[in-house]
Amino acid sequence: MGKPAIAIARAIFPQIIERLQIHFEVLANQSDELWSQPQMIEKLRGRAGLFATGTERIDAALLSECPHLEICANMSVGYNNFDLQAMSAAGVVGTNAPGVLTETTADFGFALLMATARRVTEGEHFLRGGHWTRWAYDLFAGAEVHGSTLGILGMGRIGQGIARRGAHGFGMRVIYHNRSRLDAATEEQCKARFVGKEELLRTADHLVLVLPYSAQSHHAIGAAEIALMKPGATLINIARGGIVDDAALAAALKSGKLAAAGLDVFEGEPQVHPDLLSVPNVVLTPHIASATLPTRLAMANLAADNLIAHLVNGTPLTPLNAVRRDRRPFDGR
Ligand code: 8YV
Repeated sequence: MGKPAIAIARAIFPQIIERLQIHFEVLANQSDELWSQPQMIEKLRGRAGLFATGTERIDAALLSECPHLEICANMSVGYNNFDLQAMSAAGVVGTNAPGVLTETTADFGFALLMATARRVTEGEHFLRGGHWTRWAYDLFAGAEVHGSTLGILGMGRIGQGIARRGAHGFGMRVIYHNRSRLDAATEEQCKARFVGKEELLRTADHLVLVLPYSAQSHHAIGAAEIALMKPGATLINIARGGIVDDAALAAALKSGKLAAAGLDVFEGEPQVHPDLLSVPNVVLTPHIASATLPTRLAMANLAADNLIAHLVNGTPLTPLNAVRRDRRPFDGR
């Protein structure tokens, strides 16, 4: 009996490929060519698993063309690339990579908050441009971080990590809004107070977005929400593009309604809205919040573990949907 066949959608650590080759016949993509949807279907024909990075769209149309597929394993905590309803209907498990990137991503959220509030990149561009000729009392004066009010929209693991950093490291008052309120012990650890979304918007000096993307969270921060925010507040998005209306945000940065924004994610990335590129008071980074090599390796290992756990042992480690394994037997095993 042959090994099950899997595909890896993007270039990845060589040691992950070696691990997977012990258990599977592996189609790797070390040239990192981006597969179109028809190419993805072609690559997945006859394969039982996909190692995905969080951007590959898995929907009903693809699933109907890939009847051997049993599992798609994301090396990301976000999974808005999966149509989970269609996957469940087709008997395909989706898995993500929670937990292993929490602290690294929270570090980055805080780095972006600091850089944004204290105008780090604006100052650097000014210096590199040769404009620094003398000291001035208000040169790149920014917003206070310590002792200010930190608002967090989306209080999962990463939101809690940012809350702990703000409360314990910087003496910030932390308020949060979430679909459901945290238990009292977790609120106490994070020193965070639950508020309604409107109070969050009206009260935060720095608002950090860490909520998952879905049809419900599309443009959770648009022109109406920005209008409710404190004049001179800062906005940080490390969640997903599409949660913020980028055009409305650019307008608020231009008008001075918001002092500054820090963005790691964008609508339609890797494209960035031209109005955001033309305003100075925004720190822009290319979706790197989880990007340290140890963390990316841990994320990739968890995706590999999920493929092995499901296809070899029958039970995925971090499933996003419940699927009966016997619905999709793999013929070649
Ligand atoms: C990934 C992320 O690097 O885990 C997530 O949800 O956004 C990042 O850590 C990104 O999804 C690209 O794979």
